[in-house]
Amino acid sequence: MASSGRDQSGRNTSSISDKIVQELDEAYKKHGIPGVLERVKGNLNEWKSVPLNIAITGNSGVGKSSYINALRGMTADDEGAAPVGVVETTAYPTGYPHPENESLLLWDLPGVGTPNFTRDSYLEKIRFRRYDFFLVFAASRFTENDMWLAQQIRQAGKHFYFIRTKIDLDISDNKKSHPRTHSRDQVLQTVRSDCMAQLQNEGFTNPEVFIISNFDVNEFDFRQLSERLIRDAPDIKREALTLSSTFLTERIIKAKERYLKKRIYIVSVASAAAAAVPIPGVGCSVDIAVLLEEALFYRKQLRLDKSSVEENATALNITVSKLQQKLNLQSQLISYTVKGLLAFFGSLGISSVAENVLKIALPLVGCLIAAGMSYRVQVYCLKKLLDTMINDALSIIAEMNNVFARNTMNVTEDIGEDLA
Ligand SMILES: Nc1nc2c(ncn2[C@@H]2O[C@H](COP(=O)(O)OP(=O)(O)O)[C@@H](O)[C@H]2O)c(=O)[nH]1
Ligand SMILES: [Mg+2]
Repeated sequence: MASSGRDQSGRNTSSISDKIVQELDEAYKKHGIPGVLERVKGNLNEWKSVPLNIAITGNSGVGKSSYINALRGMTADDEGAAPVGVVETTAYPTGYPHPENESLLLWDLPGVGTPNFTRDSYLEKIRFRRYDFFLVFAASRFTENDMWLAQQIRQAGKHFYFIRTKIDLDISDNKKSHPRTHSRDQVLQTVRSDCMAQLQNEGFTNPEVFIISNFDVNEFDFRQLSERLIRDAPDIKREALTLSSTFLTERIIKAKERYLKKRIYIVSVASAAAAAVPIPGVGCSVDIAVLLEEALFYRKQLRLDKSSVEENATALNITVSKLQQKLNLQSQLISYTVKGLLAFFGSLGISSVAENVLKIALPLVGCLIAAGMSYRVQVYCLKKLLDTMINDALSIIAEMNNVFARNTMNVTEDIGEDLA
């Protein structure tokens, strides 16, 4: 039987679900250890096969393609990027795969009312039913066609959000016209309340408006939009959306943590099953290759790999070593190699604490029960590793939030709850 427990918030933190135990059991009976490993791999990658389709629509020139490129970490100069220009470049719906997940498609759609996409054929032509979310873009006021589309989406009971782009231009224009009295927050507030008023006048009682600049992904509501989609996703899609997100907020990090924790038990079964390498001074073996792969996955998920940390340092306008010095990022002291990871695990002082700390019984067939000690130790090691990385990811986000003070207004306060 799978063991289960509850964390402080009373959520179920079951170590490994009965369904998975049963599947692994069957895989073992049929194909032995290789079967278990195969099944575990499949299970860990399941999120990548959940179809997710995000519609990005609005008039030409409002920044739809630029938003897609920004989400994919690209500029229009990169190969495979969505073409960007002031002329209408979106002649038909184009789905751009997310870099972390090919099943997540960002659809660059023509706006309603363009010659080939009139109101009466629009929904059919874009294959309306395909989408999980609709983002309706405007660079100034929302048009009649935008409102019409939003009403159709609302009637269909689907999620939609209004996105006001190019806030950077409003701010720089205001600075030029009001050199002495300019206030960035004031501009943001005015734009926000204008948008809200316009949409409320049109009968959208509680419109969800996100104000962004595609050139400043660390500022304004850019990340909060990703957060919001995760929150509103149905359960079966939320994990996929969370693990695909390359933009982090405190809540997104915590949501990732929950999903990454869930993987620990499954990974540990695989590693215990194929255990080969002893952890120095602990007296039990692990399949270090499996654990290293997982460590690299966490690191990427939490944007702690070398290039992401460099990106953050650049955004913060300091060097990587200054950032490291300031935040004392423990995850950056680990060397992500077989040797380095074993050294980190070896430094955790497991032998004395493992038995007390781990109250998880290894479910499963006889052969794996023999590896019970390995399983427990690995759960412990991976949890420590994940905790280290979560702390660092949170420190970086806190630093970003300090530097890029947002005008939050009422956008995120009302979210007020965990995402996962
Ligand atoms: N200043 C500024 N310009 C933007 C922003 N988003 C897009 N643009 C520019 O607006 C123009 C149209 O952008 P594009 O993404 O092609 O719009 P689309 O037609 O809706 O796909 C391009 O010149 C972009 O560089 C933004 O947030 N701020
Ligand atoms: Mg375009």
